[in-house]
Amino acid sequence: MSTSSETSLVGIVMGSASDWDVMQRATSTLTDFRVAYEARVLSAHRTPDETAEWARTAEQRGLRVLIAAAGGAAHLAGVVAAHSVLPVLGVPMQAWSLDGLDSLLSIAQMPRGIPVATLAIGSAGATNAALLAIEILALSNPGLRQQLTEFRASQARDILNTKLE
Ligand code: RP5
Repeated sequence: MSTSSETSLVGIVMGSASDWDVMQRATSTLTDFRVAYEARVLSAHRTPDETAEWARTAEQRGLRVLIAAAGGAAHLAGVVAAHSVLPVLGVPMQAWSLDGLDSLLSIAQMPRGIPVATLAIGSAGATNAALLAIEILALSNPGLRQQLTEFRASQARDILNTKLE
């Protein structure tokens, strides 16, 4: 799936369709910032060849940042990072046990030389992965940088205007 016919700049991959509910936080954030993305389900373990192919061809498809979400023995982000020099942001999913700590450690504990930037477990991580991808793109896109500045200001206003009953 993709937001529009524009060239996608962010590639999102997740280990299972069961991750999609959470990862829609990432796609809705990218949509809010009008950043085109592609999103797919691919598994480091269940579809290893297709995962490697997706990562190897990401840059030539025009992608600039990759987001990988998985749960359990969450090797997807690491495998994607092994096959691409694009920045890879990993989102740990809360899967069937250990409240997502298994996923967090699987994504964060990469060996020296192949980095994955690891976000928080679950929906906060999904939103922040998209925001971090936008921040990376904003390094060379003043319009996006302006949108980020406005987003931060609006977020601060919402908190400061909160009325408690
Ligand atoms: C991981 O295992 C997926 O990323 C998902 O978080 C978890 C459970 O997958 P399903 O059994 O629901 O397909 O590979």
